[in-house]
Amino acid sequence: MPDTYDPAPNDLSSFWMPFTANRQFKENPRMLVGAKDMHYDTIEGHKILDGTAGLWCVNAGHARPKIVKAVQDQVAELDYAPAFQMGHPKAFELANRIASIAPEGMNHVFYTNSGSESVETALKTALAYHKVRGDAGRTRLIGRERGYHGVNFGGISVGGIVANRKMFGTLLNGVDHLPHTHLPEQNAFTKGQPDHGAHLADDLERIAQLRDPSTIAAVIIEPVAGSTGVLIPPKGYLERVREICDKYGFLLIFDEVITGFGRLGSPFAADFFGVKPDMMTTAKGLTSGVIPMGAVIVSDEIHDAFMHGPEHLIEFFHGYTYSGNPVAAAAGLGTLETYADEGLLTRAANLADYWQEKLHSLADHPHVIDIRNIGLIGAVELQPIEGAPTRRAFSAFLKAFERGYMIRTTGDIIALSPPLIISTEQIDELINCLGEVLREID
Ligand code: PXG
Repeated sequence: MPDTYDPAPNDLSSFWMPFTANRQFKENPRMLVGAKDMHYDTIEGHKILDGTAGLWCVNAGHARPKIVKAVQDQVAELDYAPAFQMGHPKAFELANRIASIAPEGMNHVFYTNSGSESVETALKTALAYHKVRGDAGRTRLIGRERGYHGVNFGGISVGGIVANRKMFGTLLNGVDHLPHTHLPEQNAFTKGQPDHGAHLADDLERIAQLRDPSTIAAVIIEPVAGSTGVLIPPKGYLERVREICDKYGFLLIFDEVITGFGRLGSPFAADFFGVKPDMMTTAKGLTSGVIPMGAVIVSDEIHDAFMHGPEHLIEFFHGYTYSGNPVAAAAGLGTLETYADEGLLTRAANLADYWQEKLHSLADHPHVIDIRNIGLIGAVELQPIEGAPTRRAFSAFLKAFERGYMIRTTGDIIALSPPLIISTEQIDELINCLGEVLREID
């Protein structure tokens, strides 16, 4: 640093923070300076139990030794290698390792740097796939109301969260949306998958007929919608979507950015629900949040469709400077090894019943209008304060943080998704804290 550099640690003005109430935060900052296993350390020296795995990403827990060492060693050995027309061993090793835990027949991996980029990559792959097969009329994309597929233009076009779309112009052409599956009148307080709502998949038939099925390239959905407040697929719904896609030749993309890498108790939601998509978008848990990295996992059929034409030509005009970055790849390998060593990709299956019972013990607490859960995901939906939506849940977030617990809120929904290493005692602690907070807030 030059001598004149003034670190100005208390000046928060330059950083325009993402998805944050900047002015409110900077008045009253919550600053994290350390983390280990299940806990964060605040700048004031308090320990915070991580009830959300950061932002649904720190599946292995914080500062896990194999991941730390892999990153430290890699940055010293090979920090960067060009991603185009050049390779380094760990990117290939990691791709093979991802393919080995992916559903059968999904053996190809395209690297990105985030969930948003994985979504863009999958949508572009779908369009290009149909084109290379000579089916170029398939250009339409179908998403879902309340869907979250990141924040880039393709993702917000197929996404269905109004606040993420409404400021940004005309978005992509040729997109339709399925209805969301949230039916609180019929499904409130369901444990696991709700009974009602499989019929909502039939809207895909309606859209197919409206648009002509031969114009539709792909359907993208989150198997479990996270960001919008944990919407769990009704029994039979995903199966029905798959059936209709097969009937008309639509590709099915599962956005597994939050469900991938063990969140439900299986490597992917595709395994959990027994429904195989054609592509899966991933990020987050791939490196346990340590280094930004995403991956689109693609079926052999899609990949192979591109491998024609003169061999010296680039098959797919797409990629990022940091696709398969060496340090990210090392972090990915360290993460997958940690998952394997500790059985973390299936650990949520063992904890799910305990988690469910504890979470639903909050049913009779003040303000609670619904509780939903699956795998190691939970949501507690609160009655909004009249005229002040989001305020009640946000004050629960602040109160929980004061008590040393990190929870996440979206609207008036509290979402929980702890690291997969959480103990049953820590589940008790987290739910007890939430219970006290619910009794305390207005
Ligand atoms: N798809 C899905 C299903 C996601 O949940 C993205 C794509 C985008 O990923 P990136 O890496 O570009 O942010 C996501 C991200 C929350 C929360 O609290 C969820 C996400 C991100 C931040 C907060 O629900 N999901």
